[in-house]
Amino acid sequence: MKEQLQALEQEALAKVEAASTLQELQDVRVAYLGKKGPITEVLRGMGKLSAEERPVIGELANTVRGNIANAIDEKKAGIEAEQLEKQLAEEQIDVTLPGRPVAVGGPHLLTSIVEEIEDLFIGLGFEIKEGPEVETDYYNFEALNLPKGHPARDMQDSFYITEELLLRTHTSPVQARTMNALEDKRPVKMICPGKVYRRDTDDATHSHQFTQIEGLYVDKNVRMSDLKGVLDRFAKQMFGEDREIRLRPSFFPFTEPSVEMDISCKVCNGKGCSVCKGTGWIEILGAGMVHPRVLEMAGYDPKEYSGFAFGMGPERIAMLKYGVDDIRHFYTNDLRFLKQYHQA
Ligand code: FA5
Repeated sequence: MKEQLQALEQEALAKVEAASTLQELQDVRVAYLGKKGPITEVLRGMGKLSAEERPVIGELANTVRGNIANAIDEKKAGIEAEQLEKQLAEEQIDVTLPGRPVAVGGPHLLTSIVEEIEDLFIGLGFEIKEGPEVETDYYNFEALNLPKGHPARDMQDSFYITEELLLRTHTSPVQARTMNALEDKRPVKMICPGKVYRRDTDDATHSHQFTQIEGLYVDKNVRMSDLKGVLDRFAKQMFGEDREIRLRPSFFPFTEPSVEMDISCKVCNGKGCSVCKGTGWIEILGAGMVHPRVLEMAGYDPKEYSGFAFGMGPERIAMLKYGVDDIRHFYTNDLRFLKQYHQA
């Protein structure tokens, strides 16, 4: 039995030595030290031994067991150290290499231009208001002197949701909403940027969804010359002192008199191109003196108060300012286009 144990020890130690993975080592442990292993088998047969032999063989069996277990632990530590070494070598990081730059986003050109216009008007004493994009027929049309069946409603083909609800066709309803909400009917000086929707056919200067910025100034003694002064300041600050502006008589049911303001086309320098449709001018806003009916419907006395209003298209303004030749560039989100306008 002594020889048998010694032979088992030699055999197990040789297998431990030969093992090269943790799994192989575990297999050796199970095979030699497990409950069904040969050493346990030997110990089970000890009952047949004499009383003198029993402690000797018992001690030897424990020593053999201990030797095999120690050899396995040592080998295990060796394999683990080797694996760690290998892993560290593979995952080595060179901290002196230059880092990979992280792509940083920036505001969309349209966002930037709206913020620029907001800053400009805040500087002129206007505050910023907001209104809903899903609007009632009342605020989109009726409160602006466009009763049902009024032919001017055709000027803005609309996306209706129900008979009484539609996607707003302009930001002008915010004029009526702002004046209505003021119980003390105090003076108003506000601008309202926002999205608007029309059943327009998309082309270089028209989009079915676009942005407008509404402006409204109501106070005692507001005159057409105040409107001209503000628009002139706006145009010069936005486009430079040398850009030409023209005001053309126009018609809006909610202003009287009404005008449209054009700016000379920067894309072609007034020679005529697809952006200005060959005219050398681009229309950027509609404006006028608030119609007395509109003031009255909002609870303001037109004998006491007067006002001016305007509604501009920031896409067209950005096109003019940056020489963008197609309004659709704002919505197709081609990064090559957008990145050109990121300010660092
Ligand atoms: C209006 O929408 C009036 N509510 C403006 C107004 C406000 C007049 C207050 C008087 C007082 P108009 O339909 O002309 O007006 O549009 C105003 C501006 O929006 C235009 O000058 C143009 O810059 C822009 N715009 C109009 N239609 C489109 C479109 N389909 N795509 C892009 N921009 C457009």
